[in-house]
Amino acid sequence: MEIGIIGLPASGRTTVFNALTGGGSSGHATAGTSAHIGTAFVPEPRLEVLAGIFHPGKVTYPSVTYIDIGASLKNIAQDKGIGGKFLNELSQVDALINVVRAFKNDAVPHIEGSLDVERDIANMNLEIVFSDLIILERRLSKLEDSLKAAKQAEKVGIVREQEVIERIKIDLEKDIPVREMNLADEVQRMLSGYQLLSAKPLVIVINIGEEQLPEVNKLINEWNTRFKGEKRAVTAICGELEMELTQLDEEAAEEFRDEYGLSESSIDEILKLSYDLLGLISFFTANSNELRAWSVIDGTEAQKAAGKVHSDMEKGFIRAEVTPFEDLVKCGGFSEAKKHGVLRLEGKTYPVRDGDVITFLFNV
Ligand SMILES: Nc1nc2c(ncn2[C@@H]2O[C@H](COP(=O)(O)OP(=O)(O)O)[C@@H](O)[C@H]2O)c(=O)[nH]1
Ligand SMILES: [Mg+2]
Repeated sequence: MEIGIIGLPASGRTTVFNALTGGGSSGHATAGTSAHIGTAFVPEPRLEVLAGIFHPGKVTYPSVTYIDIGASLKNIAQDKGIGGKFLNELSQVDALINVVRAFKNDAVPHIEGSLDVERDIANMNLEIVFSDLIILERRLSKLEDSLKAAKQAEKVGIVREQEVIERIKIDLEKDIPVREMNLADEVQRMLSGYQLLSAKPLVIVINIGEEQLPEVNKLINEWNTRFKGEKRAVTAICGELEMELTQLDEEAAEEFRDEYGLSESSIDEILKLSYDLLGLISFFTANSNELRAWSVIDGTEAQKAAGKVHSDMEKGFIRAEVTPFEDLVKCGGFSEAKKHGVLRLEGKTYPVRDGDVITFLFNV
């Protein structure tokens, strides 16, 4: 999974990026501007339980790639050079995080001169919608060209696509993001190729100051009431503090959390929200070499899920041996699970469920 981090300048995008990735950027610089790219592992406590059963040589957690573009969306959308490259990168992510500033810091003034979470959320929505309009304009002018050269049979499809884009544009011009448009499946399929930013699930991460921590839960509730929406989740993080915590060892960080009354890491919360918005679940593969969790969209068919593990497994798929996590833990292993009839054989189209431990049988 890839998540793009956007936000107004000095909202704390890079700080939040560092908090999310433990500062581990493999940053690449592109003439003048630089994007940060880093990975984080998704917490999956069930892996620890399964490790107690399988004693694998290696345990592999799912990972997430974060990209901190570090440039204004508006600028990169208009610019076809370097900006085009960034926009391209951003359009490939699965979800977006919008970092919104709520912390006070006189040394680093807010670009608007004042703090206003609602205004900043609306402004970022404008930038996202604006960049989608530019993408659609470019697509329209390409379609116009291809219409001239098209054979009669091709024209119908092109005209249909033009109509769809024109309709989407009307709503975008009213600042409505695609994710809120309630589009028919056919339209969604057509649009998916453009990878529009306003169609992507959005996690609004409000970056608070340390002095706001005592009331963080109240703030999160209030902001959820105001800003949560269709494929849009809201949470708060003290970016600077969380970034510092990643520099401490686990025990010290835990002590620190207790002191501040921070129960769950807000970093884990951001991941959880992203997973939920994308409808992702975990399934597991287990043998003595490696125990591993995989993320797929809920309901992905077994053959497709096998392709996550290895393309040969998808191509040569025969069947899947499936044991739900809870049953496997109760039985203590595959052979006991088989005896108790909780290890099932499933075919190509079986919709994988959260917690399934799967052995794919295949031949190449
Ligand atoms: N006081 C305070 N300062 C912060 C916080 N988060 C970021 N900053 C500061 O705000 C400035 C801009 O942060 P940065 O992450 O570089 O913002 P970006 O431009 O969005 O990438 C830096 O000086 C940070 O140290 C915070 O939670 N509290
Ligand atoms: Mg930055």
